Amino acid sequence: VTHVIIVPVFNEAPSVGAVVAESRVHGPVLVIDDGSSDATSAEAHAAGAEVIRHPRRLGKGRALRTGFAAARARGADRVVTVDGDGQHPAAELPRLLSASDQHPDAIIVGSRLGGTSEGLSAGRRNAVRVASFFVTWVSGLSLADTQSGFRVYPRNVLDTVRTRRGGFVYETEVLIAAALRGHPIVEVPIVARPRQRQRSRFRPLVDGTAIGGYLAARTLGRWTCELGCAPSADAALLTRRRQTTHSVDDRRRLSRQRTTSALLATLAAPPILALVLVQTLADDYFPDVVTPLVSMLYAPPRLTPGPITNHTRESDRAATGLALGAEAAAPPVPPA
Ligand SMILES: Nc1nc2c(ncn2[C@@H]2O[C@H](COP(=O)(O)OP(=O)(O)O)[C@@H](O)[C@H]2O)c(=O)[nH]1
Ligand SMILES: [Mg+2]
Repeated sequence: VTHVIIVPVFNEAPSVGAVVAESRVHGPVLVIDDGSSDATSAEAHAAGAEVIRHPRRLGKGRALRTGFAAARARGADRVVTVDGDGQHPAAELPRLLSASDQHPDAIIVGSRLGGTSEGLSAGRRNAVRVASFFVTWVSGLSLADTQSGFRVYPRNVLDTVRTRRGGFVYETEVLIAAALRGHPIVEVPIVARPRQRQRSRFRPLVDGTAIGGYLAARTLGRWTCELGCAPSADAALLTRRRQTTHSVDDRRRLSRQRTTSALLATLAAPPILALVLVQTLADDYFPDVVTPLVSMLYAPPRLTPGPITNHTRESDRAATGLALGAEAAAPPVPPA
């Protein structure tokens, strides 16, 4: 199985050389320079990468697509994506690839240890948790880190899963789209390093709103099918996926719990996200009243209530191919 490592970058001259050098040990590296105005291309090239350059900044999603097309043209069976800021240690790459060997049909996600909490500000962490909650609600996936850019994509996922979104939305969109097509998503915990430059390129207002808008649209779609108005193909897939080994009564009860949690979470989302945004923009000046609210309303077990025995978990896994990371950690719900 051949792979190509692609690195989408915008103005990462200080770090991209080291990223290329350490990644090259594990395979050919293709850097997509998204119209950088610094020496990114030159640094990447000097370190031994092939470089494709966009004439101007088109966003991370477009850069990834350029990379995927180039990897496909080079006959790659799978594509590894690594951020150019040095946060993803190449030493973890063999673990991601071996997970991909075991699950050839899955997207492998290098999940930042501790469910994205390490090295993230409270605001960013809350935003990721709210996003992950709605990703679970619309797709049935329970993942700790839906925003990690350290991944392995099998070629058949790239060939069959249609995506339209750009920027930082791509990574959320592709997970949901792939899961609804029945591709497993497998998380491999990794330890992320601190970034070298001080600020994230993620702009809370612009990029956060784009992801929020995308998830809001999907959530709306999910509610329409929940209310029975427009049973979509997605809903059918999701329902089939849930028909595991629970009894009918159990399934009804679990589904009621899930719906109530999702309803609360949906209604609370606009004010909570406004608070999260203020918290992100004004980081240290804001007493953290938001985290407890987010913990209460957006805890992953609220969408994946038990009781789930180990036996059921195993058969769930077999039946759905889902990575059950967060689900496995869910405490069993006491009998009613
Ligand atoms: N191609 C491209 N890459 C970008 C853009 N913005 C950020 N990136 C890259 O996406 C990766 C993740 O960005 P980063 O700022 O580290 O985000 P964070 O670590 O999630 O806060 C880095 O490799 C960036 O260079 C962009 O507009 N275009
Ligand atoms: Mg980063």
